Amino acid sequence: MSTEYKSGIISLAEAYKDYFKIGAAVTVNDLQGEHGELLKKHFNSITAENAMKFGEIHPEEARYDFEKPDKMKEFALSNNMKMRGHTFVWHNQTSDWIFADKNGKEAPRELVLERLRQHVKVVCDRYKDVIYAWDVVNEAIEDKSGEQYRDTKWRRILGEDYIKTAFEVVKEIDNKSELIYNDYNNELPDKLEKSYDMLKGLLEKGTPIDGVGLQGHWNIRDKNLMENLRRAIESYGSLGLKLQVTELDVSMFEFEDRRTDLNEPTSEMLYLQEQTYENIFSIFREYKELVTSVTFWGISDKYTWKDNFPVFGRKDWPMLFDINGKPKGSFEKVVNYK
Ligand code: HAH
Repeated sequence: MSTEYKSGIISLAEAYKDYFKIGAAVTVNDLQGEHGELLKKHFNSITAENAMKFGEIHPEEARYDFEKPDKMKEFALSNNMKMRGHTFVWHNQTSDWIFADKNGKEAPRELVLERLRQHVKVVCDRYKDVIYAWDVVNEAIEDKSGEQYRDTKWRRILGEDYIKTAFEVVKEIDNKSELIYNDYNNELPDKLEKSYDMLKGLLEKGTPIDGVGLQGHWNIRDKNLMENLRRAIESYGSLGLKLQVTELDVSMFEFEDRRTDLNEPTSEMLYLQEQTYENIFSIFREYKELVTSVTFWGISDKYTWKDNFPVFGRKDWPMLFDINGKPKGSFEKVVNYK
């Protein structure tokens, strides 16, 4: 192991330049200070964690808020990075106005569709110089067994074909970016089957979809992760789709684990996290022909959405850099591959 690698001096994005882009989800504050330095050194792609979600960028019909996304675009362009666009059609963090008519009643299909078209046009045109992929639809599959689709306002108003429609709307305006269907747990057998069927159907109907986003909100104790991941990549790949890992983090806690007594990760946790990161990146490398980018949902353990999910206010340590921005053992495992 070279001393460069040991001290974490090597750049993550550089170590993966022959494989795929390495991304991070960011807030505007991350563009400065320690996180700003980590971004410039280790990443060549960024995603707005929240700033480009419908409710943030377009809070009222006649008002867009471009301030934060513009700063991210500037940062990306001046540091030779690209951006992933997140996200257009989602059931969360979406403005209510889009679904209502002027009397506050549910808006008709044509109106909602026209608003979506307008929104996509404005946002795509403004960010086209920097965006390489769009999460066109996020989390449309239902988690409950027996039901395939999540019941959302988008689906209720635009109709059963709304996913196809959404991809067509974006394709018409941006025919250069990779258009992605993004979801969580879509490597688990049940959800994989539903997603595979959905995507196969969409492709058969000629939907312009290029790839699947595996969010990658994983944890250190998932015994079946490697097997599930491999099967998922191969299944989606067999449909001719590319893959992106869009929101990677490896939590110290299983989803059901709601303990709140820790002030720092145990050495066992750190060890298991290193193993997990080592293993998943070895799979990503193995499938580099299919995987076009790997994005972490954050930068360091100093701040992560996992501090508030699924337990509000419980510290988690899911990233490659610690609370002081120093590379963890997991970082070494990811960059120091043979
Ligand atoms: C993701 N959902 C979203 O895509 C992202 O936009 C957000 O910032 C964080 C995570 C994950 C998720 C959820 O929102 C609810 C239940 C399970 C998983």
